This record gives sequence, C-alpha cells and structure tokens, in this order.
Amino acid sequence: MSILNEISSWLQQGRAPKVKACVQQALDEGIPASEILEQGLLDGMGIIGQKFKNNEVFVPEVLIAARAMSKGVEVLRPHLVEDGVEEKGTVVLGTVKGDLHDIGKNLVRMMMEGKGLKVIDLGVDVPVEKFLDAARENDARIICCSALLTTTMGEMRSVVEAVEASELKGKVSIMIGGAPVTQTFCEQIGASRYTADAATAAEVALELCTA
Ligand code: B1M
Repeated sequence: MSILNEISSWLQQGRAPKVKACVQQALDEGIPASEILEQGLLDGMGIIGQKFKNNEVFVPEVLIAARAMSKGVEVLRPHLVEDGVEEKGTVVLGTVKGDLHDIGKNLVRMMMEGKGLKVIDLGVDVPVEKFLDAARENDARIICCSALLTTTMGEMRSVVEAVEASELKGKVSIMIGGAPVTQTFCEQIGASRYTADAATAAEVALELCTA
C-alpha cells in the first residue's frame, strides 16, 4: 500500500498517531504537501463523509476520524503554506446566540475543512453582529449558522436581515442547518441554502465558493 493510501486508511480508522507519523514519513520521502493533503487526508475524510451520509458510520467514528485529520493537518500546515496551496474559499461558521450545541457544528466544520475550505469557527452562542464582523474581517463567501433549539432558530432570521441591511448583501451567502431547521424555514427567512447534514453542507459550501 502506498504511503498516501496508508494515510487515508489510518484516517478512516481514526488512528491519529498513525496518521501523524505517516504524514511525516510522506514529507520525509519528498511528497509535496498538497499531494499528501489531497490524496491522503482529504481522500480519507471524503470516504468517511460519504459513509456518514449513507449511515454506514456514525457520529463517534466521524469525530474520531476528524480528530485524526486535524492531527495530520497540524503536521502539514507549515508545508502547505510554503507550497502555496490555495484555499478554496473562506466560510464563517457558528452556533447561533443562546444555543450551546456544537457537536453538529463541529462536524460541519470538519467536513468543510475536508473539502479544502478555510473555516472561521466562531464557536457557540454567537450574536448576529459577530457573524457579520467575522465575514467582513475574513472576506468570507458564506456565513453558516447552526441551531439545535426551536427557541434559537429565529436568530437565523436576524442574521439574514442583518446581512440584507448591510454592504454584505449580494456578496455573502447564508447557509443554515441543525435538527429543527427545514427547507420551508429556509425559504421563509430568505436564507441562501438549507442542508440537512454536514457532508451535504460541505458539498454545497464548496459549490458556492467555487461558483
Ligand atoms: Co440539548 N436539546 N439541550 N443538549 N440536545 C436537544 C437539541 C433536544 C432536541 C433534546 C430533546 O428534548 N429531545 C432539545 C431541543 C428541543 C427543541 O428545541 N425542540 C434540547 C434541549 C431542550 C436542551 C436544553 C434546553 C436542555 C435544558 O437545559 N433544559 C439545553 C439548552 C442549552 C443551550 O443550548 N442553551 C440543552 C443542552 C444540551 C447539552 C449541553 C447537554 C448537550 C450539548 C452538548 C454539545 O453540543 N456540546 C445536548 C445534547 C447533546 C442534545 C441532543 C441529545 C443531541 C444533539 C447532538 O449533538 N446531536 C439533542 C437531542 C437530539 O438531537 N436527538 C438535544 C448529534 C449531532 C451530530 O446532530 O447537531 O443535529 P445535529 O447536527 C446534524 C445536523 O443537524 C446537521 O449536521 C449534523 C449531522 O450531519 N447540522 C447542520 C447541524 N448544524 C448544521 C449547519 C449547517 C448544515 C447542517 O449549515 C450551516
């Protein structure tokens, strides 16, 4: 098995120390960082993302794989900057104000990072203005809001209204998701896109960033 296949395979198994060691070995062998990212780490995360979408693996496996991916990226990051790998776009992500649920949001982040997007993760309990400020500061293409409570999903409407009333109108898309959120709600509040799961959110975000 090639070292890149090994990285992908260890990542799918969530074996962070093995992923780190193999990424270092691949660098030592002179493989470009971009190739290690694309054909090793992103390949593995892509397979996990697809399996998650098809209910073949579940949240714990995804979280463990994602942690292994983060460890691999840590080793790679300085080399990626050196190699001048272009990020595919910047996304601001957070759980809306009043809401502390972050497991789904973290999955969305990991899937998006797995697609080569730069994610500015604002964490949980994020007020409307913080989403907008972060989008301005980072020249983001998308604001992504997660909400798990029926009592907090209304915050998404406030984000849409604030963007519409600002200079970001027409420049920034707004993606929404979380267990109580629906396509109907998305249409009601005028958000750009609703996606039901993290893997689809990452696919749509990449589509919007590269359109
Ligand atoms: Co909370 N909680 N919780 N909770 N909690 C729910 C959401 C609830 C449905 C449980 C229930 O009553 N059956 C209920 C909400 C009811 C409602 O509003 N209709 C509830 C409640 C009431 C509460 C509290 C109010 C309880 C209390 O204190 N009385 C409180 C609120 C705190 C607050 O936020 N202010 C509370 C607290 C907590 C914990 C802290 C204990 C913990 C959160 C820990 C954490 O996140 N670090 C917790 C948990 C774990 C849950 C349940 C059990 C699991 C949520 C979860 O992580 N699911 C949940 C019950 C349930 O959902 N079955 C529940 C796994 C996760 C992977 O799924 O987040 O849906 P999810 O993400 C999915 C998709 O939704 C999507 O991608 C993910 C998968 O691919 N997705 C997006 C998510 N964000 C997206 C964004 C996108 C696109 C897709 O684009 C931007």
